Amino acid sequence: MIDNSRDIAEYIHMNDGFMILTHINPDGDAIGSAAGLLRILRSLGKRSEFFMPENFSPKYLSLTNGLITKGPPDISSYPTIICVDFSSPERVSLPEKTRLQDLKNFIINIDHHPDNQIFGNLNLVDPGASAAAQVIFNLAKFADWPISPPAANCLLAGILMDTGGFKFDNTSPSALRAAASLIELGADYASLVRELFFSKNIGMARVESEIVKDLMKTAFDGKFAWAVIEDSLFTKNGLDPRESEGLIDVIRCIAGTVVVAFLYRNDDGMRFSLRSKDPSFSVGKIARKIGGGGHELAAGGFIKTDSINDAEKILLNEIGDKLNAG
Ligand SMILES: [Mn+2]
Repeated sequence: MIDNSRDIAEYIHMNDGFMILTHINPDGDAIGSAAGLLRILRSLGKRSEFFMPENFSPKYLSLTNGLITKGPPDISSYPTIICVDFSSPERVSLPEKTRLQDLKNFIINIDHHPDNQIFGNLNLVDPGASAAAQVIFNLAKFADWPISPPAANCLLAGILMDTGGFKFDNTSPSALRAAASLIELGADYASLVRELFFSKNIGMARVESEIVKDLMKTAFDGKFAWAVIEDSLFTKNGLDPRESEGLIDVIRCIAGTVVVAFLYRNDDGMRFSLRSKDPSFSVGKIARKIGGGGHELAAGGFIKTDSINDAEKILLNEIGDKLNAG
């Protein structure tokens, strides 16, 4: 853990003008932690913005209502950039051709990924935290910053989504304590759970059944299951392909699977998601080897091939080796 909490709290206290950025293809933790931090900074009277150029799942709209700046960011008017929930500068969600590495702003890096490159001028990286939202909650508590009910709601949403509603292995006593505190601060747990987990679009239910029925393949006695997911699967069911967060759980939850993968083919190339149910089987290691990164049990990235066959072969090789070795 890299913990510059004291310096970050003091720096934010002494300075003004903060632009918050998160990662491409933003998930619930990216949006919840960034929007939560924005609400906290604004309640401290700090001039701040959460810039995010991408579309995201409508289930997060109630958290971010009007909070996100989509237009071209006025980066030079913010002396400081705060990065949340991503491990390397290349992952940042900025308009094309704007590179975080080229900017002169002071950078604060707040994250929970174990492979974080510690790219900030100040860094707070806690791989033991379930979510970036939990890291921000801890920082706010340390710095004695007020957390309003809407801010608590955003942070709890981040923790809920990164722990899969407290079902994944990163559900720790500290994650549950942070969640309990956020509920005491006014987060509406029941409404969040309803919006995030019990409001499945009927099109999504069809996508899920189609994956299990037609697209899923297995190998190694069913210990490895995967599916190739094309954008058309979403569009023909009236969905945006960005709605894929958590979708991989539809095969992860099948008994007997140890490692599961999705291969997404679209115009950007071949993206992959990997999940492991066995703490001794690190998909993070595999992801880092084949062009991605992430946590030990949840990882992803881009495979450097346009061919589904090649991508499948790469995965089968890497995973088969490890399954056989274990
Ligand atoms: Mn996260």
